[in-house]
Parts: sequence; structure tokens; C-alpha cells
Amino acid sequence: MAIQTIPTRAFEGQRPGTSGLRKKVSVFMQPLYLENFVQALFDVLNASADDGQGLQGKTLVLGGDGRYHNRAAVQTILKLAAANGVQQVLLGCGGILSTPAASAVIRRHQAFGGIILSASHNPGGPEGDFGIKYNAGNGGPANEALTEAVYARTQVLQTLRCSDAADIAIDRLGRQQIEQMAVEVIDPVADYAALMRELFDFEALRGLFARGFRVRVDAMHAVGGPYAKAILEDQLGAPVGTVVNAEPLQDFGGLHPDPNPVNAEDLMVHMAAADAPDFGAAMDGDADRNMVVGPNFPVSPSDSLALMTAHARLIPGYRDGLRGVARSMPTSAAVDRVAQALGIACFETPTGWKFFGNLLDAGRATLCGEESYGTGSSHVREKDGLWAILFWLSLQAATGRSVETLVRAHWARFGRNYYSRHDYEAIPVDVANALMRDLRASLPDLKGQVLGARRLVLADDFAYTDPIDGSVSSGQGVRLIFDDGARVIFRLSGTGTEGATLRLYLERYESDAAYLNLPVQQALADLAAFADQVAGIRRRTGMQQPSVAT
Ligand code: VG1
Ligand code: CO
Repeated sequence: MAIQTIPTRAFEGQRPGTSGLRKKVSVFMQPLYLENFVQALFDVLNASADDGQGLQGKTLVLGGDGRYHNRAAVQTILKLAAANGVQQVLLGCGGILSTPAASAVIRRHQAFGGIILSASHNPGGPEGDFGIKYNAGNGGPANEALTEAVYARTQVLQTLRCSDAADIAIDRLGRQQIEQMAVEVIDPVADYAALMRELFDFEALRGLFARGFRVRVDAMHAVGGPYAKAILEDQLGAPVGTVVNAEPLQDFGGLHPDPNPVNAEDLMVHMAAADAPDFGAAMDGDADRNMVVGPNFPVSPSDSLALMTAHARLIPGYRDGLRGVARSMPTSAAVDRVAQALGIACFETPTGWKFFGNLLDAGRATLCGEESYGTGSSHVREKDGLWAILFWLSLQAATGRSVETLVRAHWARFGRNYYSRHDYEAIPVDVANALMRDLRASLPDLKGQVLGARRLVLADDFAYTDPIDGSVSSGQGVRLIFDDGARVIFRLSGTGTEGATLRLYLERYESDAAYLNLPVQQALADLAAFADQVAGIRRRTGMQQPSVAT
């Protein structure tokens, strides 16, 4: 074994997006592409550790969602880590760690940080996507200052340091060695499951299953399967087969591991059947997202966050109440009303979990959520799909009420925020950029416009000042807000790998009991038409309707 110095070169486009660096597998498989990014990361970490020791003496966590290229990438990263001073790596067995589990492992072992290999909800396989992101010692996604520093370094880097050691056995638990670095292969589920036992009343959940409560969790052949099986079937006594598509596959079995009613179609079919289970849920590629569904009754992620907030005290881990809540800007304001009723703070952040980290670390927020099927809490620093599933199961166990009854009672008390996201996918980058540029330029003229009975009172580009460290993130999405609270939001996705994706978010509030049950798209049709009128979506993209509307 020896440490080699290898010449490298700058690659285009190594700037991380909303959640790490995501590219086609073929891009990641170019010689030195992954190496270049990881060496840049290690250079930045070596220069920035508070104790002046860089990665010397430090522990990193490593694992991924098991998609195509995961195993090879793990071996490469280990050899780079060994040559860059890392003392120890905690590696999920088989190279596997769900995103929330990686966060849990970093926190429980007080690691310096961790590398997560995932393109999350993006399709996998040789033709699909791969991704990598760095999480800091709090278990959460690196902040923008760090990801920008890594990007800058990728552009000037000239050499890599890498061990020429043989591959290690990543499927064998226990300790191995590369150069001076120890690799501890750990059970990917154990720490996470222990954390869930601390938060939830497992006895009560066992009772729920013992009484015959029927659940269908669709793991979409992604990394959540082993976690859901271990906790629901092995530890809580749910019947074998409760978790379906449970075996992680490198291409997710050709499914699109993005849990929404469109992509999780099979689950929706089962939940609409006459003999539907009592509760259904799905998770995404790296198991940080969740969709929850009652019989014939999908729950919007924004409503889910609001409901969890309203009932949190029923869960042992949140018995003492919540310090505050946070939602991303495009997420509906349903949770805001609950926070107000509870007398707790509600923060509005840009899209992406990294913006919740400081609020969670400072104890200012306990629950966080995004409209994109993500909810989580201070137990880790990522959103957490299985945690959300256990939360909803616990609510049903504690109240004896169904999903639909819980949600309808919530609307009756707080009113309903009709909500939908329209995605226009794979549009040419220049078309998308021109649309956003022209929209931004037109903002001063939009204020005061009238749509039916409502008037536009705010038209701006969202900027966020982090209340903890004062950092400013601007250009986070165009907001058009009406006097009745209705909102139309535009932003471009930062996780896609093909062209650009325009996300249009529509929301309006309804408190009249006679109008709580409208079809969602119908309830938002005038706002969608307004959005098209001001931004020229159909004219510019040539698309008559969104690729996906959820
Ligand atoms: C999307 C979602 C965002 C989420 C991000 C990562 O980002 O909108 O809410 O945090 O994906 O989720 P964008 O930039 O494409 O809108 V995951 O589960 O893909 O890590
Ligand atoms: Co994800």
C-alpha cells in the first residue's frame, strides 16, 4: 500500500445544487470526476477544521442509497480519505446508509462529518443519476459557504492524493484498515432504530399492529426497505409483507423513487381499492421523503406538517411541546396557523434542508417540513421518511382516528390551504432562465393587479437572512402574494440533471366549511391561469400542461 499523487483537472459544473452534486451516472463515471470533487472537499475540510488539525484524528461517516455506482464510489472515497489524513471511517455495511440514518450515525458517534452518496428522488441505474453530498458534524447538509468553497476548489485543483490499496470487503461487519485509516463497517440500521425507539412509544405501536391495523409501506426498491422492514415488521410486529418493494435495487426496479401520487401509482391503486389497508406510505431513493395516504385519501405534505405540529404532544419524543417550527418558502402556510394557535415561532426558509440546520441547532425549531414530501425534526438534521411514517402511525394509535378523520378535523378547525405544485420538466435551460429573468423584471408592474376578488399585494424575489448566523441567501424564488393570502411561487429546481425544471407552486386558503372539499386543481385553476399569464409558461415552453402536478 502506498499513497499516490495523481494529476487531475477541473471539470465543468461541479457546483452543488439544492442537495449536493447530482449528475448522470455517465458523468460521474468519467475518470477522475468523483475523485476531483472529493479531493476538493477534503482540501477544504483540511483547511477549515476549527482545531487546526484538519482531518487528522477525525472520524467520517460514509454510505449511500445503494443506487448504481454506489459500491465503486465507496471504494474510491475510502482510498482518498486514507490518503488525506482521516483517522477512521464508519461505513454502512454494503455501502448503505439512508440519508436520515447517516445523519443519526454522525450525531450519535460525534463524527466530524459524513459523505452521503445519493441522488435522492432522481431515477437510478446506468442511465440514471448519481450524487454526493457532505454533511457536517451536526448531521446536516453543509451550508452554502462550505459548498461554494468546495466548488471553488474543484476548479483549481491539480493533484489528488489517493491510496493504491486493494478494495476492502464492504459487506463484512467489523474493522479493516487502509493505510493508517481504520474502516469500521457498521450495521446501517442499528443506530437509527435505537433513535426511533427513543422518540416513539413502540409498545403502543405494537398494540396497533396486534389489533390488526393494516399498513402498506412502499419502499420503491430504494434504501428505506431494510429500515422499514427491521422496524415495522421485526420490531413492531407488523405482518411480513407490510413493506413492499423492500429490496433495494441499483436501478430501483425501474421505478422513479419519488413518493408522490404520480410516481407511487401502485400504492395509490392499493389505497383506492375496496379492501384498502388502513394506512399507506412511500419513501424516496434515500428514504428522507415520505408520502402518507389513508384509504382513498392522500395527505398533502404541507397539511402533514401542520397536523404533526398540532398533535406533536401525543408523541413521547415531543411530549413537552415544540420550540418552534420551520417550513420552506414554497410550502403552504397551513403550519403557520397552527404555530400561531400554539404560540410558537414559525420560520420561513429557502428550499432545501440545509437552511433548517441552524434553527434546529439553536433550539429555535423542533419540526421542519417542505412541500416536496419532506418532514423531519430535531432528532436528526435531515428530513426523515420512516420517522414521519412512525409519527403518523403513532397519531392514529393515540387518537384511534383515521387519516381522513384527522385531516378533516384539522381543516374544520384551522381551515384548508389548497395546495399544488406544477413541474415543467426538461425545458431548455435558456428558456427557463429567460422566463425567470423576464418575470423578475416585471415584478414592479405586477403589484396591485386584480384577480377576481383578490388583489396582489406583494411581488418579490425571496431572500432569506439566517436568524442565527446572519448569512443572506437571495434569488430564492419569485413570490406573488395576494391580499387573501393566496400565493403563486416560481423557482427553478436545483436537483435535476436534464435541462431545467420550472416549479410553480399554487396555494389558497379556504375557511368556509361549505368549500373544504373541492378538487384541488379546480380550487387553484384561476391562480394557475394567472401564473401562465404573467410568466408565459405555455408560450415559452411549448408545454400545454405541467409534466407532473401533485
Ligand atoms: C427538491 C425539493 C426540495 C428538496 C430537494 C432535496 O429540490 O423541491 O424541497 O429539499 O429536492 O430533496 P429542487 O431544487 O429540485 O426543487 V431530496 O429527497 O431529492 O434530497
Ligand atoms: Co431524498
